[in-house]
Amino acid sequence: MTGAVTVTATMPSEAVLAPFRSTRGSALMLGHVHPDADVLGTLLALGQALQARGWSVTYGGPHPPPAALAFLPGVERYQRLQALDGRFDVAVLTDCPNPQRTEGLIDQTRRAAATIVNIDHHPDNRRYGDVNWIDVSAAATGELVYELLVALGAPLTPPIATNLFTALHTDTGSFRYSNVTPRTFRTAAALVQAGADPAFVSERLYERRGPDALRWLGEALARVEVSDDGRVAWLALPSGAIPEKVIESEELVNYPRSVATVRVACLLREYLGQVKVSLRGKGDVDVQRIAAQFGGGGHPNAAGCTIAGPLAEATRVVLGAVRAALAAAPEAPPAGESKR
Ligand SMILES: [Mn+2]
Repeated sequence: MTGAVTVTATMPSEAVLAPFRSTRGSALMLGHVHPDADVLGTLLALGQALQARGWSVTYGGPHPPPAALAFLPGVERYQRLQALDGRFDVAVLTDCPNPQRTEGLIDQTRRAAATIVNIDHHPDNRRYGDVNWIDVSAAATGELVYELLVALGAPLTPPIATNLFTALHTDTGSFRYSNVTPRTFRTAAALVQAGADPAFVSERLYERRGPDALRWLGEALARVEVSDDGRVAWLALPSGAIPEKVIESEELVNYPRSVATVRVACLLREYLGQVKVSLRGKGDVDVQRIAAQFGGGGHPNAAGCTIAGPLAEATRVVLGAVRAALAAAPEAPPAGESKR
């Protein structure tokens, strides 16, 4: 990877734009495991802008899109990939800090593509592309791809706007998290101007529960535990306790996070003999560092990792790491004091 370029600015430099300047080409839009709306929305938006300029575009990754995101325009073209066919001028990975999250597809991609472009906002991004655009101040990769399309002069069609708006919506918890900035709202405003419909996106994301979903949600919430000092809340779900479909469609970790005194929230779910851990912070502790102790990663206030079972042992170990991080952190400011 001689001559690799890394850009950390808020705006795309010529190095970032150059791979997309050509009027015709072939691109692979490569997603990571368990794709979410930030990765899917950005791959689809950029791919659709390239298609409009005459490019041939392949979309896919190791896992299919979740059913909840079937409304993303063009998502039906996103395929589950096992082997890559043909060659590409450019391969793009978005929102993917670690190329191993492609389950080996990155190795085939390196052989099949002339240039790999890595666009992300995770602080622990490994800069594995020929061109790396890593802006950790962006709330979502959607903000970056929006700037990229504007810089390229690509028309923002309603499908492109909907894909990028959904990326912003989900990565910011509906514009509620501490990663939201004036730039987030400026980008969102431009996307709504271009045809994204906020009510449609909200309805598709949050008001499509099945008839028994609330009962399952109740089962899950009854298992939330809060530490004696109130600073840690967690939810440990044994395998089979709640249907996978319900777990995937609910951001369950947000419920322990919503307790006022909680500084760190954890969701631990047993899955195929391992335990998937989601961590959420409120700015006092860098939960990405906790996840990194277990080989995971993410953002300062939202991170995850996968560790060995059984569930009870995993819970004990993770809560131990959380308590150690809290003990090392300065005292939290009084409730209501703003950080900004
Ligand atoms: Mn993201």
